[in-house]
Amino acid sequence: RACNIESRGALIVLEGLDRCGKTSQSSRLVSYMEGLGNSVELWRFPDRTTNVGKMISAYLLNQSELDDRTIHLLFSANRWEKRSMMETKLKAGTTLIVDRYSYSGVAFSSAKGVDLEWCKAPEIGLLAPDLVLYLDMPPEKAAERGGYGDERYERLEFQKKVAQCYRILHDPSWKMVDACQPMEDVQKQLQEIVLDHVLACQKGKPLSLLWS
Ligand code: FDM
Repeated sequence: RACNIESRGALIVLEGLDRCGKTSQSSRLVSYMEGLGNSVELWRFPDRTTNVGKMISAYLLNQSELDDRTIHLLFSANRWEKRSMMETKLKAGTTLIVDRYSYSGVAFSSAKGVDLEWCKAPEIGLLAPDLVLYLDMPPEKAAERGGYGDERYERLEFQKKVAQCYRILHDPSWKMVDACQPMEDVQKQLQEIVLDHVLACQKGKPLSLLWS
């Protein structure tokens, strides 16, 4: 029997401020990849469907109050409870397009004043993304876009702090895409970058762990 190394899927994360277009771009990317015949799924964090996710959702909707570190650990737990499924899918060859991940976790909590290294610690050992796409948009511009909803973090002053924290977290492996461009242009750039990375993973790039 031929000893083929199975090609794995890519773990691709979209990050950015609220209203920067992550969610629509994520689902467009999934359609695009599907159209090319790839096995691909759209994931998002927080995953509000689990028990932990329901606690997070209540907090975001201002229906409950939680200490800053407590909610931070719940967001992290929400990733840990999905970790093994994530690894299984990737190893089975499915690419995951993920709307927010550990970087949102660290950026939003450290924007409240929680120590950055403390915020990173519970993320250690989660799967590291093969690619982080940062949809770059000034907070003022994001705020203009159809306005914020009623959720806890949807305020300009807070989003400015989050933007600063993302800037501290960002490393050269992130791909920064100017999210102020027309939606189609953003989409095209994302498509090109994603294809390269999916190919690299199919060719046997190993999975790695946070925080690296
Ligand atoms: N958020 C998201 C966090 O504070 N920590 C996290 O770990 C994650 C994944 O939750 F304001 C924040 C970011 C955002 C809110 O996100 C809900 P969506 O994308 O609007 O559902």
